[in-house]
Amino acid sequence: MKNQMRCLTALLAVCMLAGHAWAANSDDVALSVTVSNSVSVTLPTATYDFASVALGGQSVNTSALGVDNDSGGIREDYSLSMVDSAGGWTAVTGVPSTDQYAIQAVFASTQPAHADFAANDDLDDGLAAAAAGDTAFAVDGWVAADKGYDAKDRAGTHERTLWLRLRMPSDITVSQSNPFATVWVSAAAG
Ligand SMILES: [Ca+2]
Ligand SMILES: [Ca+2]
Repeated sequence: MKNQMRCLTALLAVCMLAGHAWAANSDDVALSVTVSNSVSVTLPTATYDFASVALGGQSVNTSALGVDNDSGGIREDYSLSMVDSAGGWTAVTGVPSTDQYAIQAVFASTQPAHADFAANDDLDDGLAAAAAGDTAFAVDGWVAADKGYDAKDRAGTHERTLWLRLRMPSDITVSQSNPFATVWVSAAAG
């Protein structure tokens, strides 16, 4: 009888130790979720032709280059980079010389004037993608909501507009085949 009591007591102790479900009058569940959206940016215009521009001259795209956050809801920050096409003219920053050209870029809702572009808007061949900010790839003092960061996806809308300024060679010894350069817009969650 004594042994039976000992067994019963031991069994009761085990039940109480293991008795999370047996003894508690509440319990919890931890929740997790993964966003199914991905960061995504699309340029609805695949090419842009500056058409005829004189040597030593300059041009800013006359039709808007839309930048579409098509992530479905992730806010995005944009970076820009450029690749110069092989052969022909060479990309530079500053005033282009013989067989050289320069490209500058800003995000803005309306077309900027040439004077609105600055050195912090320069693109050059082979550089790592550089982030857009309040002055980088932007016109100082213009509306922050137009600049190349914190772009909220709005369905059916191009959230940002990109303007590219081309500065032509001062003079040329070689012809340039087209496309002469490719500009890349990269997005990151921001
Ligand atoms: Ca959109
Ligand atoms: Ca700038």
